[in-house]
Amino acid sequence: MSNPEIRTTCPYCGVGCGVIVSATRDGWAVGGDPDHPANKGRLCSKGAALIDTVAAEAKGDVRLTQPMVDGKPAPWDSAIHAVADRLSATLAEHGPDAIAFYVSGQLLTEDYYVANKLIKGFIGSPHIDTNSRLCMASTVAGHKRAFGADVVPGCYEDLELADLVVLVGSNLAWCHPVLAQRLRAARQQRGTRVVLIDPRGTASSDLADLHLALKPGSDVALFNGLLAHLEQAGAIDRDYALRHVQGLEAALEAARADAADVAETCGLDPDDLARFYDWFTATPRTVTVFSQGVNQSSRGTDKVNAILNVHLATGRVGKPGSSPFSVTGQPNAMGGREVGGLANQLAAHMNPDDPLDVERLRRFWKAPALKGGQGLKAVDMFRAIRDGRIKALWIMATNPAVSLPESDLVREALALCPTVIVSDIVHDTDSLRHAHIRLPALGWGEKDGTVTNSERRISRQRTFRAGPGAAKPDWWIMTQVAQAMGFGAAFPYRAAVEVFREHAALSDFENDGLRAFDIGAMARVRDGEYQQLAPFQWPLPAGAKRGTDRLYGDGRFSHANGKARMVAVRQQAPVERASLRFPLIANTGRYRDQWHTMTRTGLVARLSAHRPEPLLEINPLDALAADLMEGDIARVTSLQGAVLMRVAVTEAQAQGQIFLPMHWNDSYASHGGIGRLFAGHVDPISGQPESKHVSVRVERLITQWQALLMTSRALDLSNFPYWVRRDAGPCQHYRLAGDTLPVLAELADCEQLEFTDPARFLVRRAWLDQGRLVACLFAAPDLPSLATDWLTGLFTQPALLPMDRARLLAGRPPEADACAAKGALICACNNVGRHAIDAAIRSGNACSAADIGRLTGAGTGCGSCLPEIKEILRHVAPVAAA
Ligand SMILES: Nc1nc2c(c(=O)[nH]1)N[C@H]1C(S)=C(S)[C@@H](COP(=O)(O)OP(=O)(O)OC[C@H]3O[C@@H](n4cnc5c(=O)[nH]c(N)nc54)[C@H](O)[C@@H]3O)O[C@H]1N2
Ligand SMILES: Nc1nc2c(c(=O)[nH]1)N[C@H]1C(S)=C(S)[C@@H](COP(=O)(O)OP(=O)(O)OC[C@H]3O[C@@H](n4cnc5c(=O)[nH]c(N)nc54)[C@H](O)[C@@H]3O)O[C@H]1N2
Ligand code: SF4
Ligand SMILES: [Mo]
Repeated sequence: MSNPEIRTTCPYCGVGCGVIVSATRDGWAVGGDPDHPANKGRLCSKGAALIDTVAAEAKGDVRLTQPMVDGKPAPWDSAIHAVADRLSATLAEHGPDAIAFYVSGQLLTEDYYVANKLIKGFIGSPHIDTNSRLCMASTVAGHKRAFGADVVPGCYEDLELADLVVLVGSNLAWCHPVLAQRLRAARQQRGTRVVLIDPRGTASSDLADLHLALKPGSDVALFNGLLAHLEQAGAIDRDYALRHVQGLEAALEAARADAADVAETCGLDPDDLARFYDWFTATPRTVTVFSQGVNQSSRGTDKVNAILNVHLATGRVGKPGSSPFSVTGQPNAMGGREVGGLANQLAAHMNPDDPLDVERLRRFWKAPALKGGQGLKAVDMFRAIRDGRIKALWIMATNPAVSLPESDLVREALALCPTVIVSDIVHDTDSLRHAHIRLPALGWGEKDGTVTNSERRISRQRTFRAGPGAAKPDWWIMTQVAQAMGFGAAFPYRAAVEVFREHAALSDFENDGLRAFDIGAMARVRDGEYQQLAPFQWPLPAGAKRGTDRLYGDGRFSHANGKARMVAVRQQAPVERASLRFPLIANTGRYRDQWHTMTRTGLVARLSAHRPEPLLEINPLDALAADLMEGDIARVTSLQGAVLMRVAVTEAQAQGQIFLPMHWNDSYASHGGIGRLFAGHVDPISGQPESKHVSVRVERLITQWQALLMTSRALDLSNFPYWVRRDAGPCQHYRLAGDTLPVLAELADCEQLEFTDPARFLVRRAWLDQGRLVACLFAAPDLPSLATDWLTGLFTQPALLPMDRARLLAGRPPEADACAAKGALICACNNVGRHAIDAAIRSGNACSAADIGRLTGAGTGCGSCLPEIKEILRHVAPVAAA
């Protein structure tokens, strides 16, 4: 590569951090881009490990490198024709409505634009939806109701200018770690107050002055109570409301009706509630950050509007340090909203239900097939596939078999659908297993285009390495298919920049201030300028020199009359309730170092070390009632299905609620995919599923054994009752539970070492191939505690050293090495384990997180492990010198 340093954007969360990739002697190195306004040089553990992800992807058979048609490798031109022929045949036989695309906030804007244009404009089907339906749809709907357009009014700097930051249903410390770092720094500097509104304690509790552990799903009551309190306290900005807001009185009336018993509805201490209400009332510079605890709800849109209402009533919208702020999840969730990737959007913020917009877009695209009206939203789309109404589906950059609710139905739909096309970067996902045609896409660092982050900032993702095999950019694949279907004149693209120019021109087309999304200044961007493009915030209309950091600060909104709307909303409970059969409520979400369905982060040993196994987090009293102990395996059952997870007992969970991670899938666990637990309850306005609330029961899985199996060979454990796999680099780690030990036929040719202790029900075995360690198994009634890092290291020895061989079945190294065993990984940036931190505290030299940072390095990288370090400090005491 000629250019030694490439500026690009992180492909994980919606913070959209700028990354600098530089070539090193043995590969690449990444660092935060100090000039990127989103992160100013910072990165989190996932961003910092990007090169590990790239390296892990480059291993053996991880990537999809070749198009596959009906199970056989095919050159691109025949794969493209297979796709085009099958789509054209479906179109001819069943009409456009039998075709659907299901796409993703992880596509680049250019990819997304082409997908939307092809299906809506030329195939003529309205059925394109995206995984943003599971993510941002309620915010989109709430923004449109309140503001008249899907606009995030604020920007990241507001977190630093605010005096009060309210985090609602957001685990910022783990999910938007660089924003959490910025907030933490601001808090240290100027004493920003932080309130966390989340039913459970999280890593973000550490940032908060006040944690309101509200009852799940009671956010509307909480914010209605706040609105009524603002009225009573005389804190409504009547002047602002008169000039800029409609619907104040109706919203107040609804709020008053909920306010009477708000503490009861939310299950909160009235004093805590009063404290929050007083702080909010007294603090003009307030930013309310909200995320999936708000959106993923059957009342998600109302929750969003309840939040926007209190900001509109106080005139706190789009002003420095004073705004509501929806933080987006995926790297390009926002870009997808700009190109109209959702079934109820048209491109460039146009409205499918407005005949003028439909006609306008039809003219711009020269697309006679473009129909108006809305397509099917994700949950309904997969139901329509299952019912045979949709007969051809193209999935891009998402894994619906894992991430959608009612995932058994989704899998059935995929199995029944006559044509399933999947474009992905990896060769195996739960969704790809159902594909008739698999198309290899270029991934991060290989492809080229733009993404938009949570603060409307458009940044470039740039290429710094060649893709594997025949992989191609998503926009290219669709362009070829469009040409093969006979739509070539409208799809002449040869490079991403050509798509970008058209997208920018469309945003400007007959706009005249009608649509907030306008990047007309980019409509004629030259190839070289696009290459050099610096991050900018939209809107950037034709003629504008710089982007716009805040919107609506002047009180002029996007509704036709220029006024914002407060929406009268009332508290309503989530669809499912605790019952005798299903007494607990299961909540779900993310882990610090995993990304979604783990197709990329699951490959990186460093990232899977933090939480090697999915945990069922449960309050001690609920655990007692269900006869569960720490480390047990439990079955979680809902009306829809069941999963198995390891029990972690914690006070962070309120009684009556459990927490499950969303990440594990059928490639990593026997029963880890929590989509199976969920019914497809959706918000009536946004269609977003209620992914944070399902009633369940839990019970212990009684087995004779638990075991850790490490292996460098592929083994078939599919019949084992419980297994979870972790990719640990040189070998795979399986955590197992069952009544009989696995029979490992694949290892029959190996030398076997064995140690058993029948009195303690211990069985330990190792398998060697010409002296090289191939597998080892440690089984006992409970999961044994072992020096797993040391054992993993043994897999890299060409032949085991005699001293290691002697220690192997002991599961830990000789004494001298013992202290080197790290324990659970705490700091992923600097690779510091629990033992080093414990040792620092015990030595008496570390009394604070800062001391631990100085002594061990832990917590001095991205800082997202600081909450855990503080937790350890609370529990480990220094040992007095003898
Ligand atoms: N490490 C990591 N970071 C990520 C991702 C990832 O996979 N891994 N994914 C990215 C994506 S796409 C997204 S959308 C974001 C999501 O970012 P977040 O929304 O911050 O993450 P979640 O963990 O899904 O959910 C946030 C919190 O909502 C709470 N919650 C549940 N029910 C309620 C409720 O009724 N009311 C309230 N107030 N809170 C509730 C949960 O307890 C949880 O702590 O993260 C992004 N960042
Ligand atoms: N219960 C529950 N369910 C949830 C959630 C929850 O909190 N709880 N969260 C929801 C949310 S917010 C989200 S965003 C979804 C996420 O769910 P998904 O979108 O299903 O998750 P990912 O694992 O990110 O899937 C992305 C896929 O795209 C592939 N990929 C990566 N880059 C590219 C590329 O450039 N091109 C192509 N063609 N493919 C690529 C990856 O290998 C992977 O297979 O899950 C949702 N589901
Ligand atoms: S916060 Fe982390 S995951 Fe999100 S964009 Fe920045 S480096 Fe990437
Ligand atoms: Mo998301």
